[in-house]
Amino acid sequence: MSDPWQECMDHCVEVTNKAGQMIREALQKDIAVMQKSSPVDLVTETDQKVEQLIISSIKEKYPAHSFIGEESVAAGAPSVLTDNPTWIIDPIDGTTNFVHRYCLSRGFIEFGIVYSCIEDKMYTARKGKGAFCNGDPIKVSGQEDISQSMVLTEMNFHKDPGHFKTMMANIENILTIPVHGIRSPGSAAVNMCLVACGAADAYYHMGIHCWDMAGGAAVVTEAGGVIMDTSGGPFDLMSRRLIVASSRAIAQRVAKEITEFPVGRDDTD
Ligand code: LIP
Repeated sequence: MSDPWQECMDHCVEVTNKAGQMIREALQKDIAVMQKSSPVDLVTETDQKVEQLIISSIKEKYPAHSFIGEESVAAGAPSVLTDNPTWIIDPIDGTTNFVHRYCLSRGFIEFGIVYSCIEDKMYTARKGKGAFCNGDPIKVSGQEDISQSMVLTEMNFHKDPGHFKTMMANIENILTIPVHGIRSPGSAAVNMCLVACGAADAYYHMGIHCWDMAGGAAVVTEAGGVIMDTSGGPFDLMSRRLIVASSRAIAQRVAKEITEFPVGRDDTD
């Protein structure tokens, strides 16, 4: 029986491989950096070209589908989820990493794809069918004890000094549980895949976007992970915040230790 979502996913893996090639080539050349909303919100021509490549190649095959793409939204396109099949695209998740040539990543949530193209690790997940890295099945660690865990988060500069203080206090609360450690690899998508394959046990973040979360959320859920809102409530793709973990116990403990600050929503800002 034909499976339309599998066809979409296979097509997307093909395009993602081409995008990875484009990114690797761009890393060999000079990178011209432009600012978006602030000096720490960066974009390059490669982000824009990769997003164009992905959207045009998907549109050609699926002209009726909708898109939410990071760079298209930055250029004024709407960021609204409807009932129409919607591709959520982040061409380079970790633009700052890319700019500094500091390693790197791509992708619900019928399926999710995250390609860490420098490591050549293609993470794929299809709803109800498991998660894979380069075709091999992956699973979360299953760790339930937060004191034995590795936690990931990212430290972004938030314009409001109060938010910044809350972010630092959250890190202190987690570190002093104590946990084994906190790391910041620089890409939300890769962070979720690190939890999905058991290299880390939790990841939390406030202030990211649906295109940072969609692909990785599918991968970590299919790998047996738990995903929830930073309030401890259900995950909401447009809420700009999340906790993912190897177990519900760890996710709930992280939610208990962190204080939220307002980050807005993708579909209303
Ligand atoms: C990035 C995230 C990263 C976060 C950055 C940014 P981008 O996505 O993956 O975790 O710390 O602020 O949101 O903008 O490079 O696609």
